[in-house]
Amino acid sequence: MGMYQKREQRKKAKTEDNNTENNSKININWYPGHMAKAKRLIREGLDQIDLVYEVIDARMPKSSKIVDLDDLVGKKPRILIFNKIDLCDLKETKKWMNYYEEQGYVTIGSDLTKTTNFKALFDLTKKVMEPMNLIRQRKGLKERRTRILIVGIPNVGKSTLINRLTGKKAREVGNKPGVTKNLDWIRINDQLELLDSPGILWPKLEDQTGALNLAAFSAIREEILPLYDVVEYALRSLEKYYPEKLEQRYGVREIDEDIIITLEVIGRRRGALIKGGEIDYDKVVSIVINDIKDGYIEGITFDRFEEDN
Ligand SMILES: Nc1nc2c(ncn2[C@@H]2O[C@H](COP(=O)(O)OP(=O)(O)OP(=O)(O)O)[C@@H](O)[C@H]2O)c(=O)[nH]1
Ligand SMILES: [Mg+2]
Repeated sequence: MGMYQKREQRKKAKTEDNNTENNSKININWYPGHMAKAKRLIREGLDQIDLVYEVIDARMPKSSKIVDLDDLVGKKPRILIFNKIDLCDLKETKKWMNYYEEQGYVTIGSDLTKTTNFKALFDLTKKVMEPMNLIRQRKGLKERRTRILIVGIPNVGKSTLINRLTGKKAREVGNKPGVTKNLDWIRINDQLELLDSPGILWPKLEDQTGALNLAAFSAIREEILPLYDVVEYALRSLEKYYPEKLEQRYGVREIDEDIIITLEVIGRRRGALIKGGEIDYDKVVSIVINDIKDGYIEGITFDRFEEDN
């Protein structure tokens, strides 16, 4: 096959996958019915809730934070849990923890692949609940179980947290967004009761970088994503922030201006070939997506403060 034909084939591979008209802009609109329903149920059940565990993905402390959660849960005491801390770049993520602390949040990091001891989280929960418990005491009311709502965007590990806390498989989990579809109370111990909720995303994902981060870290259903654009974004972000990881994983030092050329290099290296030795570009794209999803590229945080960019 000549150079010209090859180039046409690559172009075709790229445009076929692209749902958007403009390649540089992704347009994600994913808001399944269960999310709208979850928001409504949370709003209705708010009276029963004492405290909120807001779970975010430590690799994207800005993009994975639900916009306007305050509107939904009001002034309920809250703990911001930076989950999947095992996969993040601690140096960058700590900056975000400090940033949120300065804004008055109580934060804690969590790695649910290893943690079995939740003393730190329980202690923090007790501390945050203290003012409310004091009020109850003064009113002469009995101590009662703290009722906690777990909220967050899809796939951050809300159900996994509940399973770790109960020590059993109380909730279904899965490495894809949208696993939990209902709200359910689960008793943790004599002190705590948890309400698991489905992942919620706000309907409009106008912030492009934010949307791409959510896509790259599997918070949005893959089937509706322009995967070539997501992979291009992920590879360019690796090149920009973690070139040594890019080279280690893919043997590539620079991403070509034409992403297809780089996908070809990665495809050869990883054996993503079709008959006749041609590159299977779709396969390359799915390899990169899965590498990130399955945590093969550790130590990365894509959200940055503007001045660090
Ligand atoms: N590396 C790592 N993976 C985690 C951690 N916590 C959860 N996971 C994985 O993340 C994936 C999603 O977990 P779930 O608990 O189903 O997430 P969820 O927030 O309940 O997702 P939805 O119900 O879809 O909103 C699963 O594959 C978990 O094993 C963590 O701390 N570190
Ligand atoms: Mg879930």
